[in-house]
Amino acid sequence: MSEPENKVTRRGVLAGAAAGGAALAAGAAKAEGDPLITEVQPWAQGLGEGVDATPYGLPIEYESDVIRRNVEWLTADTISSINFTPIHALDGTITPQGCAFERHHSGAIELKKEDYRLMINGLVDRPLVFTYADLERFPRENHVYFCECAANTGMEWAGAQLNGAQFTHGMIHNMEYSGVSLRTLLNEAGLGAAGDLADKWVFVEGADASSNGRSIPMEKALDDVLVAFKANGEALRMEHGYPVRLVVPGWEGNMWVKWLRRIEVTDAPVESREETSKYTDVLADGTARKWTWVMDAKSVITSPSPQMPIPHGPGPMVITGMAWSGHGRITRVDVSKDGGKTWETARLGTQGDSKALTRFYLDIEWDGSEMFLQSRAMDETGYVQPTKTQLREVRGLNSIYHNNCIQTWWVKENGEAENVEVS
Ligand SMILES: Nc1nc2c(c(=O)[nH]1)N[C@H]1C(S)=C(S)[C@@H](COP(=O)(O)O)O[C@H]1N2
Ligand SMILES: [Mo]
Repeated sequence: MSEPENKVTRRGVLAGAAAGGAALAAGAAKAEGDPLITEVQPWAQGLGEGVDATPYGLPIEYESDVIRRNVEWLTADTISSINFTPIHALDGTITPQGCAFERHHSGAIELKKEDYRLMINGLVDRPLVFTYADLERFPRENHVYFCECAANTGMEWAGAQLNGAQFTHGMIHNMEYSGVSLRTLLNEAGLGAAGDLADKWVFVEGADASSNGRSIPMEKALDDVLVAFKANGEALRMEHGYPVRLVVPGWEGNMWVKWLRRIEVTDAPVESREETSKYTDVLADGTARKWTWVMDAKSVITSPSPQMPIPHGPGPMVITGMAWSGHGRITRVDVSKDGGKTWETARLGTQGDSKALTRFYLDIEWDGSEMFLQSRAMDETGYVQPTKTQLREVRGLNSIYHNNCIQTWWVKENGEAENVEVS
């Protein structure tokens, strides 16, 4: 095991606090001498805010650290950049839009519904242009899906680098989308002109300056792709593609075109920037893996983690995290406390939907000793999340994208955690 230098100086302080707390059962505070129990508190002595105070609510100020964050040195500016979902502080599976990671190539644009147009052209019987109001008249569907940028965990290929689940794994969000299936719209335009659909593609692009064009094989386009206008029940936020984005379940986030403006049926992939020089994986011999659309099964422990140290001493505690697979449902998640030597099967908090986040928990009696925490996801295809070593063996060290390896947190006796690698 490679153990980085322990820079922590709070060990003694926390250990002292832990000793005091250990005598209590979890959740059993004492009433005696606790003014919060024995005295009427200010919030019970007056009136609260009226219902007109907050027409649209934000989280209470005490949660102000649960926010998207970026890593300044990662990109040259904030326009073509990325920020990260505070996954360490969330629970359940749904990501609120207000803290869901953003990835823009030319900034988030403001596009009114009235100015919105979606064109379908190319090898179709009737090229069409839809307004936003037109889209609302087609039969609608609701589905929960994760969206993961292919670059998620990309900084970790060469070694443990970023100290926090938010930064190592936060290029992901999971929302309930409402919209129209792409199949419905393609059929409206008519695919007769396309002939044999087996070798056809759609090229999708956005209304922003980058356009972020991507080619999608027709088989996927007719399967589960959604033209979505609502997320978690409300309109898409500007930064997620208002008023309309593409949802490409299980496939890399780059294909989820925001501010969707055109869908062209083609007889070949376009080979755009985003699918050639970017979002491909250069292997050890210099050749590149291409068309790596599906995001393989992956998981991460969100708490404890570097931003979520254990705040108490030995005794009952909850280990939790999330798992997902672009191939379907998560069927099992195992957790190791000893860097992968032994494993316990975690409890799934939700029986995960296909291509959506699954929450897992392992409820343990912590003995106060250090742990090398890992989680390992399995999906319905039988695929098992690989170790970093296994992934490097097949993919080499040139890659940025598609790193779905097992993550290790070194949890120390004082409860603090650090991003490390075990071998
Ligand atoms: N039009 C457009 N669509 C886009 C992008 C973009 O820059 N412009 N970025 C892509 C990338 S790389 C990702 S990972 C996802 C991120 O979606 P989000 O910003 O809603 O998290 O959007 C994709 N769709
Ligand atoms: Mo991305």
